[in-house]
Amino acid sequence: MAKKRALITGITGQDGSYLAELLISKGYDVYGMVRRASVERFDRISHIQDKITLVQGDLTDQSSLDSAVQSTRPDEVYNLAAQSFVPTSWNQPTLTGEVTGLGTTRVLEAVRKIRPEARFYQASSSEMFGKVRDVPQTEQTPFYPRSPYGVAKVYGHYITINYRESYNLFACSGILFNHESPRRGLEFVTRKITNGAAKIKLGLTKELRLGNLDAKRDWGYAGDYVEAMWLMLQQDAPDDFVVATGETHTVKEFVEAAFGCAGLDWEKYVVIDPRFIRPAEVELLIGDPAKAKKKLGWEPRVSFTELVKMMVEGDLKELEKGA
Ligand code: NAP
Ligand code: F7E
Repeated sequence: MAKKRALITGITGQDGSYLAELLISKGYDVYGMVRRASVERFDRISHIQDKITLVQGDLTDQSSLDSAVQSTRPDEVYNLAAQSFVPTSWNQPTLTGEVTGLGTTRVLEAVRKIRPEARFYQASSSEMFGKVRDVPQTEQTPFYPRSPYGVAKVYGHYITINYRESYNLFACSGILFNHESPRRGLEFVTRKITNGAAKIKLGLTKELRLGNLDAKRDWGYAGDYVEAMWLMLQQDAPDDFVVATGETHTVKEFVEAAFGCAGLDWEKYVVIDPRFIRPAEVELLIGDPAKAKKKLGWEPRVSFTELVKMMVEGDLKELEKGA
């Protein structure tokens, strides 16, 4: 049987790298879309670069997306590319709308015109729930986004459903709650905390400046979450799923756990800095993954405590190597 072909936009990101590993292990031909930069940053995929094929493209450029789909002829398309950092979405709201919102339509258009038989995955987000209407949040919970990023993701979510209903595309949307790993970008709060705690432990810095410690998030492990993406595209019919752990923790709890792993008392080092407080906050996220469990047979494997430990140990190792 011919090998299945998958095209991943955002392959250089956290999720792209884990998804590429998963698809390689399943025997896929994996194609990754990368955008041009003056210096290439392929750190997350350097260990698998000889097992994947990279094609150039940008979510703001329709013809490059058409070419990417044309040249790779994918059976599955995973649209993971986005301007994904919430604070940047206030500084660059129209860019965020272009990439994270309209970019989804451009990828869908390329699929519709060139490869309508391909199955499509959209990286939707729990940020769409924003000022939450239900606790916990499910596939039925109404959206109330609280950032330009959240608004753009709501657009991406509904355009995916619309292309499914208008053109009969096999298009799925995964509403993923926060998921982290040692490959998480350094600006996101979990990695900022584990990296900060590791630096303090090694005497490389003296303090860690953070914003709102009371926000609550449902944090899972990225390696578990990319399995749910793949499972969605293996079903008989396209559908949308919440992917979450069903547990919530405050940022403060994450800080306590991470500094605890490094053998430090966090209260001696953490400084609240108003620069990291957001214009509008998402106070509480907790997802109900019952539908994913029932229909996909998906369950998270890595616990909150294991995740924090994995990330602190990862940062300590990386910093010790670099020292
Ligand atoms: P990430 O690490 O920030 O990766 C984003 C990826 O998008 C990178 O590969 C980036 O490429 C690419 N990209 C950005 N702008 C682009 C453009 N104009 N054209 C083409 N590629 C572009 O994000 P992630 O954490 O892996 O998340 C993956 C997806 O899931 C994103 O859509 C995110 O919004 C969504 N999501 C994430 C979470 C989470 O907790 N991680 C939860 C729900 C949904 P460069 O390397 O060139 O910058
Ligand atoms: O913030 C608080 C901050 O930036 C989490 C993205 O992957 O998940 C992510 O979005 C919380 C917020 O993630 C700092 O106010 C406190 O309440 O790690 P974050 P996020 O905004 O939840 C969703 C699901 C996505 O889809 C997004 O793409 O932590 N917080 N102090 C801080 N946050 C940051 N970044 N930095 C701080 O110093």
